[in-house]
Amino acid sequence: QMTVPSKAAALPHGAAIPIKGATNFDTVEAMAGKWNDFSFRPIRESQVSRAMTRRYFNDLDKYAESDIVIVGAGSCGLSTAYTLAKARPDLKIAIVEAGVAPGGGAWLGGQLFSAMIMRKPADAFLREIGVPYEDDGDHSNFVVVKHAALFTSTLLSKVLQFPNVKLFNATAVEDLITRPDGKGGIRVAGVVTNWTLVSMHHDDQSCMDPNTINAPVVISTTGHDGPFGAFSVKRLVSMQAIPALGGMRGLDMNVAEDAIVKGTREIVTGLITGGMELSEVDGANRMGPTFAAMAISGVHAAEVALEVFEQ
Ligand code: AHZ
Repeated sequence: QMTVPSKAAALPHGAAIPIKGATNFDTVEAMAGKWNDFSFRPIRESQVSRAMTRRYFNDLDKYAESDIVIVGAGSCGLSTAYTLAKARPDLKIAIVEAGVAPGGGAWLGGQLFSAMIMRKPADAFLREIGVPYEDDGDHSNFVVVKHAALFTSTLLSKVLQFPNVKLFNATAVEDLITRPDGKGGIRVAGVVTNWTLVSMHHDDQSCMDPNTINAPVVISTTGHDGPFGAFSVKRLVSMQAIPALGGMRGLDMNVAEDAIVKGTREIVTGLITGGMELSEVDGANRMGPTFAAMAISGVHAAEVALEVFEQ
């Protein structure tokens, strides 16, 4: 006996299945009191699967050759992405973030407190992205965002709206792509990636080779040392591209924030480092719960990257 495929199954992929009995509302307000009449448009599961997977695999194809890869979507990486994407809509920018949730350590202000402290003049970055803050006036040395999540969610939403940015979250950078630099050293030419959950199981599963993204500029902002932190600079040491890490020093807000912003630079050709990852290279102090240096190091990292494209 022949199975007759259902009408929906026979439809070409992506085509909407006939809309029968679906209610139409132009606004949310118009739904009020109409719940007995309410129904969603019918859907076939494969439409959902294809709508997601086709886009993701197109993105993997498109961003396999990127102009810039940003490793880590914490406060520094996101500030870098925002500044770059705004300045150069023509550049393809891939952000690779190991966590499912982008934002790094910037969802809370410090300990488990809500408010985020930004030392002046980083209030300029808050005005740039449209985050409101409390300011005690000209005599004060910092401003306060009422919740760190307001900063991070606003920055994230701006970054994700740029058409030239793709965030690959739940994806870890496992290694760096390198080339000989012609002077006996190496230059960084891209990143090696894997699903983070796969990266975490190399010890107990075999045959889980990675994927790659080629890019002339990689900006690493993976934070200070930790399970995933300081990834790129630790790898540079193990491949003998830099001699040793300085190791992040104790907390000194005054010294730390200036040092991170000033020290943001290309540490090996093709690899720019910003944010707290830099403290591991330079032996710089940590600043703890102040985020001004992360935002402004991002602005500086973007400027260093743009110089490469303006040459
Ligand atoms: O998941 C990490 C986080 O979101 C991500 N990351 C780390 N290694 C990665 C890898 N591949 C992909 N191999 C990776 N992603 O990088 C992000 C780093 O964010 P962060 O907030 O930790 O770093 P940041 O430099 O932007 O901000 C640090 C802010 C400070 S200062 C400080 C202190 O002084 O104690 N603590 C923090 C969190």
